[in-house]
Amino acid sequence: MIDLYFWPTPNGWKASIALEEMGLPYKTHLINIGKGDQFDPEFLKISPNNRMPAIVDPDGPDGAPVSVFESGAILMYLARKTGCFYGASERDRIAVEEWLMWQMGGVGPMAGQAHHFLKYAPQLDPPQDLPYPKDRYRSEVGRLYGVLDRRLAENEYVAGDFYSIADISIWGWASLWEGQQQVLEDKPHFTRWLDMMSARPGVQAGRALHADLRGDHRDQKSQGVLFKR
Ligand SMILES: N[C@@H](CCC(=O)N[C@@H](CS)C(=O)NCC(=O)O)C(=O)O
Repeated sequence: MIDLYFWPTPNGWKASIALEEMGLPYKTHLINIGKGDQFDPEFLKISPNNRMPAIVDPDGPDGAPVSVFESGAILMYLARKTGCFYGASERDRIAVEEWLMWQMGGVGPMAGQAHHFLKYAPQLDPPQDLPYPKDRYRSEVGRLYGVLDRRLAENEYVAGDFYSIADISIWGWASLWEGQQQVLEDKPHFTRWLDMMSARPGVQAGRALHADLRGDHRDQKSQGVLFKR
């Protein structure tokens, strides 16, 4: 039984979707990021960057326990452990890693900042309604989704003709495109892929995990914890 340290956000969904898709049994430990659970010294021992998700696998390498933080590292570890969703050849794995790194270094941080400046910052007291970062992150996310649309024009899935952890890494952030103030009319391949991904039972199950706890960080306590205010 893998221990999953989780809160229902796009980064958390990468781990919950992977565990569901791979059929791995897991026990969920909630890390309420609005209340500050990510700073608990016990949690910091497995996730020193005070971010979730993280996992502890009691049956790690050589049968000994291992902890993993950073969603991309979790996806790669679970894919290696199970032999699932990492392609069948070295060329496949190179493509999976290219698009996984593209998500980790691009879509995740840029979409995260888009959410911050478009949605959360204007709700702060006093409001931080800042045109330059709003435009900057909205347009950068749009550029990245254009790259993805062109890739998906020629490939059924992100890394090629097979489903992979790269798809799992991208879906959560991409599914929230409306909150990032994006348009999809000009991105038919991206739209096809979003629909295909959203129909997968494993994606639906990972997305549904504690979905009732999703918050909008409107309260001052959450803002204080997350935005250091
Ligand atoms: N690069 C990290 C990012 C994880 C991350 O940013 N998690 C957020 C929630 S989506 C979090 O734990 N935030 C807590 C905080 O900001 O204190 C990953 O992909 O695992």
